[in-house]
Amino acid sequence: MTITRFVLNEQSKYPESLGDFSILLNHIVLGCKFVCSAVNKGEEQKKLDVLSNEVFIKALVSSGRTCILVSEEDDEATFVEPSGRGRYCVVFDPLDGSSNIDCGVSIGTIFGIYMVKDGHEPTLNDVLQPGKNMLAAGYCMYGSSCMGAMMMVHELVLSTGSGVNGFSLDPSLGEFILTHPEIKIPKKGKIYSVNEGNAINWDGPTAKYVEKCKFPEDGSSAKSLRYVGSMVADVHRTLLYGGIFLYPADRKSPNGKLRVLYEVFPMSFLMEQAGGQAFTGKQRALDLVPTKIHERSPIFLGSYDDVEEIKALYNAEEKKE
Ligand code: P6P
Repeated sequence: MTITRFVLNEQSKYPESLGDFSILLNHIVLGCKFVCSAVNKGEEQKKLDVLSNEVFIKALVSSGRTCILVSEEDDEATFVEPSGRGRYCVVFDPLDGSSNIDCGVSIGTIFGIYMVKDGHEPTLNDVLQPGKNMLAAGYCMYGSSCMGAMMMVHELVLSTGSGVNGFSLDPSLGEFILTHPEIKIPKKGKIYSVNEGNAINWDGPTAKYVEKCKFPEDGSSAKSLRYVGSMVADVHRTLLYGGIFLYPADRKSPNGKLRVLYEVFPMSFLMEQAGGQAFTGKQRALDLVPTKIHERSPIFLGSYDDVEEIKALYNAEEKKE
């Protein structure tokens, strides 16, 4: 089952969308394949960042199904010319974690898809929608080759709103093949994933939660710490193995570091679709209504029970205030 056939099958569930959705998704997949090959040619980081962004903008515009594009690489949103416009808005980080390229750490493309709100001239309000309105979200993880290494396995994880499916790139076919159907995240995990280097600036609930991970009070064994520093890699491991990924607010960055539209929302969408959850410290992440396209938010996402624990600590803190 290639991703192209999978998307067409999914498409049959929305006959009214005239195949537009699968055409759009296949252009996103095309962009990912291009970046896979560029990453494997060992292009240097700056070029790869710019190249990946150009590839995705071109692929999305040429699909003829988009009207607004928001990229981590561009300060302003791209409004597609009326003649080549479609009904979808795509928000994406073309190469998240790219500073890790030179040391061979996995990096990735993260994307989310909205439908324009209703038949009118598209405006930024069409992308400043809560994450729960997304029609689809996903990421493509590239194993970056640092010394011209052999072809790395590239994984594409996608949800169109009815579960999460994982596809691996078969280099001989040049196709993504379904290898992880119906991914479900374990209800509870043994791993926590956070940059402990920021501990001095954490707020009370995060500090207390991490302390409980390391020194459990109920006699259970301590969690393991795994932190790659590339969101796609840390989220992919969390999705498959379970556990919790945290990028909290801290005194230096009161809204955390990760961007709402093209990091927090797509990964939160996938986590919920896989049976996990995602929390901002104040609310369900997908309920957040962004006011700016590059807005940031703290994020706690992963296994349902693990996120429930940190939610309880933040809710208790709120009651005290
Ligand atoms: P820190 C990469 O730069 C990134 O945007 C995400 O991929 C990653 O999760 C995070 O930043 C890492 O940030 O502050 O821990 O280095």
